[in-house]
Amino acid sequence: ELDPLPPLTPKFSVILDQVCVQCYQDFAPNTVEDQAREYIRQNLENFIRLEFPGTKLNLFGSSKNGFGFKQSDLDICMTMDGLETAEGLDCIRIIEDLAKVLKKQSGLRNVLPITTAKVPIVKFFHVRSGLEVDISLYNTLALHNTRLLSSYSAIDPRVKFLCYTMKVFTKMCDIGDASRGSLSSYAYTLMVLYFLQQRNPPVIPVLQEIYKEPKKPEILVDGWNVYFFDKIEELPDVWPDFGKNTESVGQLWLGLLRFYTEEFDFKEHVICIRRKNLLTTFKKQWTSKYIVIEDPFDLNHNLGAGLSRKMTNFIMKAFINGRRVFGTPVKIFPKEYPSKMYFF
Ligand code: 3AT
Ligand code: MG
Repeated sequence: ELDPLPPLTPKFSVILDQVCVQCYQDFAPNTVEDQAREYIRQNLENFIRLEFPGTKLNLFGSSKNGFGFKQSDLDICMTMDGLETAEGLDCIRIIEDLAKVLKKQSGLRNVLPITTAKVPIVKFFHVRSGLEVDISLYNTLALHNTRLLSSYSAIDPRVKFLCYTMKVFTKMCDIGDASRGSLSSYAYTLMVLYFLQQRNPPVIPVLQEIYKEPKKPEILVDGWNVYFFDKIEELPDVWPDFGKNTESVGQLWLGLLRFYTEEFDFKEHVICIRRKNLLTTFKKQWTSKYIVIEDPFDLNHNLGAGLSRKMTNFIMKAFINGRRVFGTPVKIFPKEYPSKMYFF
């Protein structure tokens, strides 16, 4: 029932390239802003250690995965020296105590422990930077999925451009806030990576399926294998498709919108970046949801599990609308940059 799209003209293809690159340039933090995040982490760690010696704070999420926005929240994972896992810890109690300590710090506002969520956190506002901070405990898998995303972002500049464009698009369409019932940035990034793996020829490999040993190495964290090939500079030697895809980033962006509106069979298949072969919703027994996204490490975790029917429709409509807007060549006059840059 989708309207057919007219052919992509060379001129419009260049405009799409510019839109994608612009999303990255406008929203990515600069070096100073990146350093500020590290500086805040260090200061918080020093302050918390006064009360809880041996505490370590690690940045994860978009501060470290290569897809951060200037205004992205600061995701921090807290661990204790000499303690490998949170097993036996009273996490709720620790989060509550941590909140009490942080309330004494004058540079922080709205310190709030959230202990009812799946992952208990302390949330607060860091006044000087204007950033929102979340501290969680032993969120170890998240540290590994952050590293995985960061490795993918280092393979090809088009990965970065597309993931930023996707994030801008989902924020603008109001479909990118998991706390309000839609999908997280993380979920949309997995959708972009899956598309780039399934493209013919692929833009990126499946890092979890590349290894030099006779068997895939096993590195278990919380019972899941977090191994992936992380020597990105060696990819030309181990990945036969390296460098084969030469599409422009704009072509890929439209390709992605078309993929998720015209080609990908949501009923049949799972968005799954850990293997190249298609995975069926039937095999996972995840047939009650329309958008199914498997976490690359925690294979029991479907990132689309929390979507209502209504939200699912809203998201699919945003993609259908995006396909039409970005797939219909229009003339844009140079003086209309950059306000027309995003087509909104
Ligand atoms: P933003 O720039 O903050 O929007 P982000 O990648 O930091 O992008 P979040 O702050 O929502 O995204 O999440 C922080 C990290 O927590 C990202 C990922 O490592 C982990 N994470 C987020 N949502 C999920 C999820 N549903 N399942 C597993 N891990 C998740
Ligand atoms: Mg974040």
